[in-house]
Amino acid sequence: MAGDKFQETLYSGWRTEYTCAEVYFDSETDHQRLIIFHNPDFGRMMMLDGITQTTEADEFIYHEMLAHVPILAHGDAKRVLIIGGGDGGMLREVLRHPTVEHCTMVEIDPSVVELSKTHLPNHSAGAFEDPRTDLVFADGAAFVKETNDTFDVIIIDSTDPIGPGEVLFQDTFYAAARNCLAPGGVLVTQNGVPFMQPDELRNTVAHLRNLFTDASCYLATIPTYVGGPMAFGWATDNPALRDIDQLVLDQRFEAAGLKTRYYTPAVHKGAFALPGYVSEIIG
Ligand code: AG3
Repeated sequence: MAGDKFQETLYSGWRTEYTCAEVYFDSETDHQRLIIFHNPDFGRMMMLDGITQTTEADEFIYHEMLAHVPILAHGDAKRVLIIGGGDGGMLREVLRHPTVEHCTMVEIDPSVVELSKTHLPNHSAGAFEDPRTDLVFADGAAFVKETNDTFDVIIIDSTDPIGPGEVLFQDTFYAAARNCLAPGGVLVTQNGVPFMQPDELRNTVAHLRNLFTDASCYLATIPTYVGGPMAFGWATDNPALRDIDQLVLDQRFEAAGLKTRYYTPAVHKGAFALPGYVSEIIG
């Protein structure tokens, strides 16, 4: 109802409260409690199991940084896999790249896709109808274990490691994902806000280091993922991809013709510069 307030319950001792001008949907899906409502500061926003997933106002930061950094570092990504990402914002950003010929998106909860198409249409902006899109409703962990396809870039656009997203933070999942990465490919992950969730980042980077030649993280600040910058996990067997020359990134960015509001090649480079407390977490 208008006048309701929704609290984010992610952290044990900190509550973020959103006023709600209008509720578009509030119910249990087969997998989780899904709420889509309007907030005066952030526009339409979606929460899953009491955790803010995406808002119209700041989604561009998250989606641009998790899509364009690996794709432009790779330089010739033709086949991309998104695990999760039901709202369609990641798919939209991936498909902006003319090099991308095919994008498979594996989402566990069909309701997230359906309700996002209806109530957050600017997220996917038609991306589900793109002929390059292959939308699969399945458990991402089972998909990477079973598929024979390989991908140049894998993007894990997951929830936090609570509920349906938990398996996407386990070493067995990362190992199976590695098996469907093409040679020279890159895998990136949503890895939480390290100031508040240090163990999540520590564990992921430790798992990734066991599996890949190069594993680290990079950062971006997304206002509604409160508590400081968010970390994105980075894993590849080609260490050079973490340090692509700025001029090369400039050229690739130009060639892709991307219009971005957060991503720039300079921000891309800078995102890998880690504050001391984050370096300490990943060790
Ligand atoms: N999913 C990531 C939400 C993570 C929120 N976690 C947090 N604040 N620690 C975003 C889905 C967008 N496609």
